[in-house]
Amino acid sequence: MRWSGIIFAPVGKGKTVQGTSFLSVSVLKELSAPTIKPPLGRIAIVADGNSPDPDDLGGTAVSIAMLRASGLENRLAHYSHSCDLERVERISEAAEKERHALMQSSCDVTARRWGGFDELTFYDAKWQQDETVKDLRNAINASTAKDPLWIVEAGEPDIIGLALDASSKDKHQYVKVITHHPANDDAGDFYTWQQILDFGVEEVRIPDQNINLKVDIAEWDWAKNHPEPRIQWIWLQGKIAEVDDVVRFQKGKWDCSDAGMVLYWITGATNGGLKQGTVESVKTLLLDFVNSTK
Ligand SMILES: [Ca+2]
Ligand SMILES: [Ca+2]
Ligand SMILES: [Ca+2]
Repeated sequence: MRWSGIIFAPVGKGKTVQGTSFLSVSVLKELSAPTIKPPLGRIAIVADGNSPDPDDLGGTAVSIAMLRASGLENRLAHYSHSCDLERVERISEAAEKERHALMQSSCDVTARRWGGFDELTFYDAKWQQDETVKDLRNAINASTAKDPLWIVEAGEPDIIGLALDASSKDKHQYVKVITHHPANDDAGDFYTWQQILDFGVEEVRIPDQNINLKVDIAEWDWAKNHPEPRIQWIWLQGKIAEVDDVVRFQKGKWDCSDAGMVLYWITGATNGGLKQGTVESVKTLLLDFVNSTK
């Protein structure tokens, strides 16, 4: 029964039989492996995580791991977290401070355990604002037609605005900003989305990634139960967000929605990238890498 199940089931339905035999795993991979075909250029990621929603903990771990799993770790030109520069009442000063530490841990531990990011500093955008803006400014200034910069807006846009303001105007034509949510675009304390676009950068908008990537936590049991510590570590980051007590809307969920923008870039971006990647896409990408680097 299981054999026919895996061979004839549509993508995504075969996961209950994953691991039942070598062949079934191979067939599953063929059905769901995303194609790695990144566009020209480099990627920069600006995440929050210190806003009330803790989903960047899982999103950051998945983003870093996917870049490494795709062999694109050298294309990551900048990563900063905790980009929400003005705290709202909804998160206390103490809880926000904890998030900075948790986000730094999600960045640094994922990067070290998955490997390949030794040259990169993962910045705390609020606590290291000057260094963060300079680092992103330098990445913008290094851009050319053949080496554009794709900035993933995984939080509010202020750091992106500050870095654009500090950089050379003639480089802005080589900058693209990927977004999936107006909740990020419209959350800036210093920049509106329109002000970001007025710098002359290209807006790359994809659908809301929460639809496929904020899922029931059981859909990540494959990671929780996986024998590889690198995979379990990823699961833990989403679990930390799930048990967070600042917001309630992550209860029972595993959310790496912002990582959907990285998956989109890895798989082609504006040249046919996955606009609605799924947990299956993430899973296949990460497990292929882990299995090849045991
Ligand atoms: Ca804010
Ligand atoms: Ca975010
Ligand atoms: Ca989310």
